[in-house]
Amino acid sequence: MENISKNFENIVNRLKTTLVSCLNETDKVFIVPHNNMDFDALASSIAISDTCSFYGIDSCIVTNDNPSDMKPSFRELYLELEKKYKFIDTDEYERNKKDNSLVIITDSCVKNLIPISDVSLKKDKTIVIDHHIPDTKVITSGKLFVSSEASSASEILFYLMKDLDIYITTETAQLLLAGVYLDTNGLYFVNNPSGFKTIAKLLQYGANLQDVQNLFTISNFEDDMKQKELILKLLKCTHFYTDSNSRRYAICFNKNNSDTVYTNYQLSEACDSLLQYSLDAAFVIGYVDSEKLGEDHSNKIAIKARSKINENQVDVSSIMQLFDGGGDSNRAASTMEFNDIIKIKNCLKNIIKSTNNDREKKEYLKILK
Ligand SMILES: [Mn+2]
Repeated sequence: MENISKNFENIVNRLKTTLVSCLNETDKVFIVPHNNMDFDALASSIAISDTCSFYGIDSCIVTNDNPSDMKPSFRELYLELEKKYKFIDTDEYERNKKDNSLVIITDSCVKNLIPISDVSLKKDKTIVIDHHIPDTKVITSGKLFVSSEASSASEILFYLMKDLDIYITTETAQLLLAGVYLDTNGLYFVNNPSGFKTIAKLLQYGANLQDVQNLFTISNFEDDMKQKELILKLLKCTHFYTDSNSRRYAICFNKNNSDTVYTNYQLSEACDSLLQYSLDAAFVIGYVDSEKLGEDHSNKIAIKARSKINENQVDVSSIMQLFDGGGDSNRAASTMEFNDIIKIKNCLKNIIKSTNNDREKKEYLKILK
């Protein structure tokens, strides 16, 4: 692995040894991407599934994600992959798991963002592959392979497969490139030669950058206009705040129609677009319900958080952890069972204003209990 850092290489090597020996001791692998799968979670899951097939081991991907809640181009790809790969929900996982089953979690290393809840019970049968920095909710497994130097879980999987001499199909190379593309914000955050070398290698394996970019183009004009209008109405409710370090924050929730139910995608889009303005961090809060969109919501509130990468960066992951969420320092989220969006907004506002005072922060959080 001539082009990646020593640390990253060590992790891939250790993962390789552990994975091969674990695969020798099992006849069934459950692959678990994080909730609300994205291209990286999906691509790395498919690559793990290919790896299992190479060793003749049966595998399936465990997710409770509902295709109707997915972004159209992602849904199309997912439905296509469903024909070739086995996807099951957590109920089926519960029915089918055995003592010697192996669980491989990908693109997340924390308990609260994955659909299964029994990971701590089977520490030695759980492998975790991720590129996010672990927090307090990290999964307790001795088989934790986390490299924050990797751009994505897809990049880790690419080197793993390459090193194991596993044939990488054009389709899988394409998916892995989509994973890298998403997690580097359209290659925008690729800032070192090794990142570009990974992309070059994926292209050599048959991936096509234009096709990947096409995955991110929008197919349905009317639907997109509707989404944009909804998002614009939400964005117009944004308020700005400044903390004691003169960092500027935006907090946004629909104060005119606070009961409006959004998809996770709409809230994330709104939050991403706020980062275009001159501010350091943005938070978007809204009710979410994947099943009955627009109807009576089940008191579930999501917060999406983003921050700009600069020397005075706001660590939005640590803020989301206070709300039982998590993520990266510049991209994080939380979902809570709660029915008072204004309370959450006030609590968040107070927390960001009390930058360095942990005791004060805990005090503010009490209103949510
Ligand atoms: Mn990822």
